[in-house]
Amino acid sequence: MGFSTDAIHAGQIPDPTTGAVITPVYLTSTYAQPELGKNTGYEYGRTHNLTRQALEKNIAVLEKGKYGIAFASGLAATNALMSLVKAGDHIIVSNNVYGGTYRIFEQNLTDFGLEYSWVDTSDVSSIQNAVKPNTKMIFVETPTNPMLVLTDLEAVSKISKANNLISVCDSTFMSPYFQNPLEWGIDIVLHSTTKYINGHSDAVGGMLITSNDKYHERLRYIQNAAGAVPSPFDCWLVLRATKTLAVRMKQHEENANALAEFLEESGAAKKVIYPGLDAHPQHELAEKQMRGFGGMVSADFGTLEKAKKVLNNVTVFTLAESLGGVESLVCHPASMTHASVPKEDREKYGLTDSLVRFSVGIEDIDDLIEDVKNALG
Ligand code: P1T
Repeated sequence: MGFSTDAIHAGQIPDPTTGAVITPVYLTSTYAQPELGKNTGYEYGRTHNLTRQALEKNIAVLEKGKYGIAFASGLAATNALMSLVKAGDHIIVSNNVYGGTYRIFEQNLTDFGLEYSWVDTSDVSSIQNAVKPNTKMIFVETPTNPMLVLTDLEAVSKISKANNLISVCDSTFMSPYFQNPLEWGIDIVLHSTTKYINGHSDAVGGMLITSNDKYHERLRYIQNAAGAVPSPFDCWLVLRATKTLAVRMKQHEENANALAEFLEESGAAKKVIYPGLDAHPQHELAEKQMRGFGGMVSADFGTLEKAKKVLNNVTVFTLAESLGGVESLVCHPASMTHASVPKEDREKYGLTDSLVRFSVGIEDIDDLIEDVKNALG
């Protein structure tokens, strides 16, 4: 089936009791057991929930995977993922990832004996050179937040397979509509469903998708044993949202491309970063492994004063954390999403104090461009 057909139908059958076309919100913490030692396949809300199962199946199909495992947030999914490694293991990570991912890896999980190498994963030889005898996982975010740096997924998969490592891709910025890392041989895909997948800025969630039975078994066990599950209502919201993922992503991309071109051609910004621009150093790789360029644009305005002008004076864009919703947002990564990353590390990969991140929504593009123009005066 095509993407939109799957998005609308996968994992969802009319409710057997009433024929309700839309999967109900199963708001229950427990299930009646017919007699001691027998159950209906549903025992307890943390372990089983039909609304959650429908969402997991839906997103697994969209990501071309066998299994989806839902979590209460993107970071809860990241934390659960780390149950695949143990004290003494080494993990190679993209040097620019979401600040919260950096924080949990570097400031929490190192206390539990995990060792991380922060590598420029846009350079395949740097990944290869970082592999050590105790390396167990390569974790890449592509494109990265907020620098929009790409990693070659096919190359990561080859290095992982040759060295018996687990390969993981945080594909949040692309959503399953524009990128399917499993098709390039990646073992596990991670999404913050809070972003494009839900797309309406009204629910927080995360998802791991894999086709590997062994990883699935462990992650499913951890989902229940550690218990960071999303609420049935949040699952229902996200399930409703994936139905329009394709149309939303097309519009995000069209608008982002127009905003990036405006910023580039007008000279308003010192540097404009968008994978769809010919000037993006990995434009060719973007064309190879993605089916579109997404809705995120970053721009370096040269000085904090000029960046502030944009951040403080826009009126259609909203100054806020997060991304991927239908409404346009702006953010200052250095002091907001990536505040936990030391300044010297941030600046090494270009995340300066003058960088502004645009999450381009699906409003009328003329209004968005006019908004940025007016903010700049
Ligand atoms: O916020 P949460 O659902 O826990 O997702 C964490 C996360 C994981 N991966 C990427 C690429 C992300 O961008 C995020 C969350 N990011 C933001 C809140 C932000 O404003 O960038």
